[in-house]
Amino acid sequence: MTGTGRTPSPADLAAGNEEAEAFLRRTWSTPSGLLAALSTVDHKIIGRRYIATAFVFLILGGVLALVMRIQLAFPEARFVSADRYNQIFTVHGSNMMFLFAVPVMEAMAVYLVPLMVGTRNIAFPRLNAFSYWIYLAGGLLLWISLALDTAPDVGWFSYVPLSGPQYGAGKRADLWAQMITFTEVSALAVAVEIVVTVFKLRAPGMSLDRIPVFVWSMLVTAFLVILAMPAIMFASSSLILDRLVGTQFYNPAEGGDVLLWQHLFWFFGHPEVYIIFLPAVGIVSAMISTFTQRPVFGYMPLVLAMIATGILSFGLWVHHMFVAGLPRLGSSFFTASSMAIAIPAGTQIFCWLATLWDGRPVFKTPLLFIIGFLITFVIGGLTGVMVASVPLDTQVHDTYFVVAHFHYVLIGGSVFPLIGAIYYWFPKMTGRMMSERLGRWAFGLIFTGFHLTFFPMHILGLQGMPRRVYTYPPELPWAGLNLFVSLSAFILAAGFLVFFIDALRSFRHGPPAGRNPWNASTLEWAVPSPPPPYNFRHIPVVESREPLWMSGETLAVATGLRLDRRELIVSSVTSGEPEAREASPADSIWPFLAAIATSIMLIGSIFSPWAVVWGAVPVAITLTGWFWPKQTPEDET
Ligand code: HEM
Ligand SMILES: [Cu+2]
Repeated sequence: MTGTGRTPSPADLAAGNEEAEAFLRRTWSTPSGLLAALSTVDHKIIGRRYIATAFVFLILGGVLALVMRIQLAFPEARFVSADRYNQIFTVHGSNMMFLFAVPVMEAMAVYLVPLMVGTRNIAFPRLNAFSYWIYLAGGLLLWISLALDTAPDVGWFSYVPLSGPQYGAGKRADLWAQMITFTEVSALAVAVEIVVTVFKLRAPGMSLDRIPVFVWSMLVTAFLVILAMPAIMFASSSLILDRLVGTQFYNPAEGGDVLLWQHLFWFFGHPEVYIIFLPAVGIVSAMISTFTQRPVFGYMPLVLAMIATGILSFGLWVHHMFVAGLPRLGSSFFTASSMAIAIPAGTQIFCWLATLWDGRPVFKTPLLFIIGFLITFVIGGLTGVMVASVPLDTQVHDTYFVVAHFHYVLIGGSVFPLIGAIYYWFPKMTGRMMSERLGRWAFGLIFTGFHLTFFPMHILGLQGMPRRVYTYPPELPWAGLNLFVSLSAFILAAGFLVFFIDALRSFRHGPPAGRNPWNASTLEWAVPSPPPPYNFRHIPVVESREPLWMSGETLAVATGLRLDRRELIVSSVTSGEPEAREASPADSIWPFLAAIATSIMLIGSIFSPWAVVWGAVPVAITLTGWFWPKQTPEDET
């Protein structure tokens, strides 16, 4: 209320009225208290939560990696049993892929995309809250199963018949399959939110060719999620059906097909790699541009290369099945397409190198991680081209050569850029800088530790050491390198430790960051750090691709959004012309309750098909609550 007792109007805000701003803040903010925390739909709060949770899963998965390395350090070690080892590599791999790598990238998008496109909240914010809770439930399911010694033990790709009713005893494979459902539901929800946010909620004037490269990367990623994830959801659900109610999808004796599993899995599994890598392309482009203080070279080629990568990634999956005995001609086709994907990847690397070459790069910690990424990812790409050839793959399939290759692309291609991204956006998210000195230590340890750990695995693989073995006899020539690898893994772990200590310490004690500490060009840096609940006091009007460099402090703005209810500008898909004002939902506890009801239904269905029937009732009730019109300001039309 203003002094005169009337509701402040958009004109008051435009006139710089403090009370009007406080009013706007109240409209958008999340009150304190547990209930409010469970009800919030603020994309920044949910995004931060999502990122923090994903990093907890990274730590847990890293601990499992160390356990494996301790076990493998010496021949015939007895640190963990064979059965435990099987659970551990399965949980490590599944956790890293489904609970860390994909969610953390989507989490970055949840936090950053609305700020980068200049809007006040993500599209479908309640779905966003739901997606976080369902993700958390899926993660807890997997980790509790490990604690109870009943974790899945069939590898992160859970091949049938090993995971089928015949060989997969107990509920282990079902737990894996249901964890998939949880994480894919949450990933699909976020993907839909991102697509709609990017297409419909952009600030006025942000035409398609002015969208930041990071936002493009998340858009392409979101499409990959939408097109790839249903395949694995179908695969895992039919696996549960085979195991629980006696369908025969994967049983050849009854007309099913074992290879169907592999096709479905890898039709998802290969694009999955790009779901993890493409966001990194966006991260790298944003950071290289900032640290050279110039637009990234080749905006168009970069964007087209990302789209090309996205499309091509659906035509490669059979390279994971070269030893499955498929027809030769088919395999040759997939060799060719696998090699072809090096072309867009090469284009991207060329654009970045050209930007660095042409600019005067400032080597702050985030950029160090990007350089680490470039080196590591190129090596991983090269071994990728090697294993794309059938004769070589036949030789090294299921050996440590492959373990080395995929950690090079996964850690090099996404964890390095991600850590760089945390150093880069941490000031925006928390209002505080991380330490340059600790950052350099973290980089040095992670980079050296990584290469010392994973490079020798190539050699172990060429020497014939198979993956997924819990130990090996002393007669084989593997012991020395294994010990070396295990010791190096601790250097790598020390690097991560420094990073986490830095993040925790800076969260409380880091020096204040200010609005735009790196002098970056995109809209998230136009708002205070951390951003206020409403993100932008006035919605910016975008006149170029680098709005903050072109307009500086004098960014043009659009006014007129109401202060007494949450409102967004809806704009046209291609040109970003404002089309309408639209209400954005208020906080609600229903998404949380709906996630609990859904979790109970999904977990119950591991044990009885009737859980789907009875479990649907509470789900329907919570959804009814969720969508019930409440006559709040947000519901006015
Ligand atoms: C942080 C350091 C890491 C170390 C030391 C490490 C080490 C290992 C080891 C020893 C294995 C099992 C080898 C075997 O017995 O077959 C493994 C498997 C795997 N790792 Fe990692 N890893 C690390 C991080 C990651 C990350 C960040 C990802 C993904 C983003 C990842 C994804 C995988 C996958 C998918 C598997 C395959 C699991 C399976 O065979 O089913 N790892 N890793
Ligand atoms: Cu692949």
